[in-house]
Amino acid sequence: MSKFVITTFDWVPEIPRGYVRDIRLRWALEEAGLPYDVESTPFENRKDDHFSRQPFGQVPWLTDGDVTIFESGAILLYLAERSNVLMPREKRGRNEVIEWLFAALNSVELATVPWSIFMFSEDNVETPGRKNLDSFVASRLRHMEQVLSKRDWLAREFSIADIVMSDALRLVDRFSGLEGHNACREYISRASNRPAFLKAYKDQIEFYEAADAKRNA
Ligand SMILES: N[C@@H](CCC(=O)N[C@@H](CS)C(=O)NCC(=O)O)C(=O)O
Repeated sequence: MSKFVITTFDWVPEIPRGYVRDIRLRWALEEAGLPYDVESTPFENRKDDHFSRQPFGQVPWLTDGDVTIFESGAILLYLAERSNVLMPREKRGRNEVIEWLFAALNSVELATVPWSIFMFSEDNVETPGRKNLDSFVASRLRHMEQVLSKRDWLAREFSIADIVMSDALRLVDRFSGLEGHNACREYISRASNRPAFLKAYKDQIEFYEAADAKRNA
């Protein structure tokens, strides 16, 4: 079996460190105990080669021999097919994971990513559109709070759906958007105290510290 390769940016500013989406891949591979390397692509001056692998000029993408795959959700599904610990094999468990994976990407992040862009930009102007976005996020969080107050993980056991959902909620929490949502916060705490997450997080932070050192040398 060839070694998986994660490609991420060679450098990013301080703000997204610990949240760059290669963390989802690192985390899944650590959970699965699958060996991998991390390579980098320029953050500045993105070239055609980058766009040929990730058409939006983003990261991450995964290489597995002659296969390259982009979109963190698609990559996690790809990895889950190659491990027994990221998604159950039986039909019902598998379906539960897939529906929650899409819910994280398409029902929760659909609201929380635009909201976090406002928060990153420190734009708090109360336009009608912003008020709509805030109530969209609040509604999604209210429903997640109800779900997570009744279970530890989205499907029966920890899975790739939890990697994406907890990562999406972690970003909201970073901007204090989870006040009053104790079940969501406890869920993030459960997920982010897993040894695989702690390793992935530490490795990403160190990767960018090394990039700073190289830049400043
Ligand atoms: N839907 C993509 C989003 C990837 C994404 O947002 N990547 C960020 C890094 S965390 C990025 O490349 N940002 C730079 C840009 O958008 O130009 C995925 O989940 O893989």
